[in-house]
Amino acid sequence: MTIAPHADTKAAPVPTQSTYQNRVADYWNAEENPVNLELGKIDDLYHHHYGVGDVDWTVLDEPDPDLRRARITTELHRLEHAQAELLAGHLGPLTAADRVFDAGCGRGGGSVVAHLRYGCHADGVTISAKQAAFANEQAHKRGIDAQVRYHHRNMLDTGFTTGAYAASWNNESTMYVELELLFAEHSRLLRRGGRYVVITGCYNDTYGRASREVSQINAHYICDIHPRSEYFRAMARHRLVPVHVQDLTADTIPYWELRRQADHLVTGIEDTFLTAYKNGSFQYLLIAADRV
Ligand code: SAH
Ligand code: GPP
Ligand code: MG
Repeated sequence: MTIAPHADTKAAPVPTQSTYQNRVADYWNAEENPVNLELGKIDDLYHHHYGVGDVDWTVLDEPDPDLRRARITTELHRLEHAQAELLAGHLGPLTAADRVFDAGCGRGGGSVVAHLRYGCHADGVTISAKQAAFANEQAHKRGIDAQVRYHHRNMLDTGFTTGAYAASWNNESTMYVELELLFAEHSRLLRRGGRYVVITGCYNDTYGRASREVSQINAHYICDIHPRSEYFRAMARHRLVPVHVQDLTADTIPYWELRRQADHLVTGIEDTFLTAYKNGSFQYLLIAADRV
């Protein structure tokens, strides 16, 4: 084994998992939605999050059916990539000497984006063994596997070195865990002055409790969407002080409006997201915080 410049102190422990976490792992080990794989194939950046920004609606006017499908796929990928870049922009400034932690890394796209932007080292963690293997294979193909590594671990208990990280994030992965436990681990891993960023769907406290649509999204992904207030309460308890809060709800609605018309990619959850965003029960949120 080579001594790589990684804060990986334990010899790849099998994650300690609850029954719930096993079910979540089963979901991600089996997941092969075209909406994720077809988009990822375009440039080998595999994202498991949604998109932000304005849609180029001319893709729907394309007369050739094959080309129309391809243009819609490319457009959705562009919007998902823009979301990843938006998050990555809040991690910095970082240097090639810095290390970042990608909590709930999926097929690995976010860590690659951060590495390409800053040259930094990245450790991604997913509860799915299959995703970790896939992401490591991708990093190897790109020739960045010395700097970017993926681990089959529990993000609540990574085994990584305390204070070794300049930045960390959750991109649509907080709804699988208790925030108190999650932020305790980020707070432990981040150095003082380090940056934490989250993009998430949360339910809106001003609406009341979780709406029918929020409950349907929970059932669809086997997750448990938190209320917005819980993020700030839990961050405050774990030395994470927000520096930037952005409601991305209006920015993500166009992505869903296009996705619902992508017959070759829809999963069936599209109208539920749109209803939830539009009835005010659900929000797409970015929070950047300093570890103090
Ligand atoms: N952040 C990625 C993937 C989001 S999908 C992206 O933006 O593309 C949600 C991810 O959270 C999945 O990879 C799932 O395996 C991971 N996850 C859920 N619970 C987890 C846990 N307890 N520990 C580590 N990863 C977890
Ligand atoms: C994104 O993954 C979805 C989640 C991580 C869970 C729910 C997120 C919320 C913001 C509530 P994906 O890209 O695999 O989903 P899909 O297959 O629908 O594109
Ligand atoms: Mg997706």
